[in-house]
Amino acid sequence: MSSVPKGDYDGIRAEVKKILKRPGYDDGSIGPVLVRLAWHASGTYSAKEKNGGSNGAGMRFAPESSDGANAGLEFAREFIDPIHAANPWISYADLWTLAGATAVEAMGGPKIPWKPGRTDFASEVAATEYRGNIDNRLPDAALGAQHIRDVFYRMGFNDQEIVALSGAHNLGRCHADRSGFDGPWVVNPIRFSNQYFKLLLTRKWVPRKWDGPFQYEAIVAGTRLMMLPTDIALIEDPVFRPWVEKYAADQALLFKDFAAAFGKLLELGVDRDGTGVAHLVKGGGCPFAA
Ligand code: HIF
Repeated sequence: MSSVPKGDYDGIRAEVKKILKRPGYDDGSIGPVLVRLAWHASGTYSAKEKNGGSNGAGMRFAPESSDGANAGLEFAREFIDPIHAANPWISYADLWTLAGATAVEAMGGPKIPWKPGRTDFASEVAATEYRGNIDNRLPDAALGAQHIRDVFYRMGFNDQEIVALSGAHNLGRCHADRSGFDGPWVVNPIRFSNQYFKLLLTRKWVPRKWDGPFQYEAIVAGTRLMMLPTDIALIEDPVFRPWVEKYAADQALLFKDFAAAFGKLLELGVDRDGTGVAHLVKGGGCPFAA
């Protein structure tokens, strides 16, 4: 792992790209789990309570680190740690979000807008004092459209952005020993595209008969693919579905809208002062909020 000059974020991007390929791990890339790390670090945000979000990198500490919703993300954090060790000038909060953005691009997706400035909690005690109560904010894949809206409206997203974001399930897979669910959504889960939306619309998704949690399956090109109940909700809901159809038909539109929505996700709760630094405040709220 190389050190790059302080403030050289393109240098950090290059370091992330160097570690993505990992034969023997899942589908040969740690890209998808880095995308999930960036999203779970950010997705605790509440627009109303003005807390949660990626600032602080609270997932290094309990209770976020041991939250069942974050199972498996310890691997992502371990994979990325050597980059931090070689470049301690970057905050973990910046590194995790930048790594997710870089992974999307490196897997053939759009360039995600990203800005530095996040600050890390100095310790577990500081995290407890500053974070506020952000328990149980990540989504439950067993639920439906109303739950998806509750979670993403809380962060400040609308229906179109929710569907655009969902394109990230083109990447990676579910692991029975992490979430309980099992399998990839698409045949090539380390390449970003609009396949996920095409498959949602063109395949017959049937309940999988197995001992695990309720999920859907379809065999495509000899591969058993899966959809979560929350994925199927996107084609059953009358407002979500037209966006699934648009993104299935127009990959360029997906890339544009995904980049905007994922960039917005990584920014949630990151309120910078005039010098570009996002300070931490008690209760986890925005220092400038009324
Ligand atoms: Fe996921 N997601 N996600 N997700 N997710 C999993 C895996 C990934 C939801 C549930 C799951 C988003 C929204 C939601 C990624 C990216 C994003 C898994 C499997 C579950 C259960 C975890 C495991 O077992 O390893 C739910 C309920 C969501 C709300 C609808 C985002 C839009 C799609 C915000 C998003 O960006 C990625 C990438 C993975 C793959 C991780 C891997 O290790 O391969």
